[in-house]
Amino acid sequence: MTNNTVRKALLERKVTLGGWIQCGNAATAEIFAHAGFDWVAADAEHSDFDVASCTQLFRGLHGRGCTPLVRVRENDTLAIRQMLDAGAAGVIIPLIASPQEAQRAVAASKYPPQGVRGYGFARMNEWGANFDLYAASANENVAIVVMIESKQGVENIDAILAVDGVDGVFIGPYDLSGSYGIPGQTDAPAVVEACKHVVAACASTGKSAGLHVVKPTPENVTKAIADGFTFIALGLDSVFLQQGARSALAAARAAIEDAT
Ligand code: 3PY
Ligand code: MG
Repeated sequence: MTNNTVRKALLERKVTLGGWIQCGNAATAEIFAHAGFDWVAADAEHSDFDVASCTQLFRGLHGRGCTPLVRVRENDTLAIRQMLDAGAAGVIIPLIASPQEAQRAVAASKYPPQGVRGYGFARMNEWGANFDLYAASANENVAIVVMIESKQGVENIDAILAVDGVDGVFIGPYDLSGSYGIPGQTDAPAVVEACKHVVAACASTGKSAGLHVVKPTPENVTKAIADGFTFIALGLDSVFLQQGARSALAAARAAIEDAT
């Protein structure tokens, strides 16, 4: 992993579209990669995924031109290290609310002297065969995206963005709405204002702003990009399944009714 195109796009504030896997498996990763997503994130926060299941997802992406990312279960040094060793080219760290928390996430993701990531033989360096190459290039290639999904995170956004090593931020609209006391009301004025504040802070520091468009439509995706978001997660495997299953069933039932 010596040329992380997603990190490059984050630093250049170029639009990328990502898939998000919450309930699927390596086959889902293969399908998403083949569909053409720029990156796919395994969600180890809101799922039953552990390091072993994420490793399988990363294997499904390997060699298919789709960058493997992970949303780690929490801002924890070992959780981050194990996912990077397993094959993630970048980490998305949930619920970052302060610069200290952002510093901890960056430290966990970088080898010394920039951080505290431990060295070892692992999948990421071909079980040691590419140890030197990976060790020399990882700090410049691992993408680090911190999630802003609380009122406190929004208030501290300037200090969080000032942390060296933060490549971009990613808004979790559901947690954000919950933090304003209106869970699920992602279009409420307080949430919209918070998003604007984060995007403006990113623009003024040259960092990327990302958004999880949990239920994507052509309108809300175009709006997210027009609003200044570049790192876009498009839906979830579970949402696509629900939408696909429901619309196929509705169409079939309507056709049967018409025919009888
Ligand atoms: C949220 O909306 O809180 C999320 O974490 C989406 O990924
Ligand atoms: Mg969240």
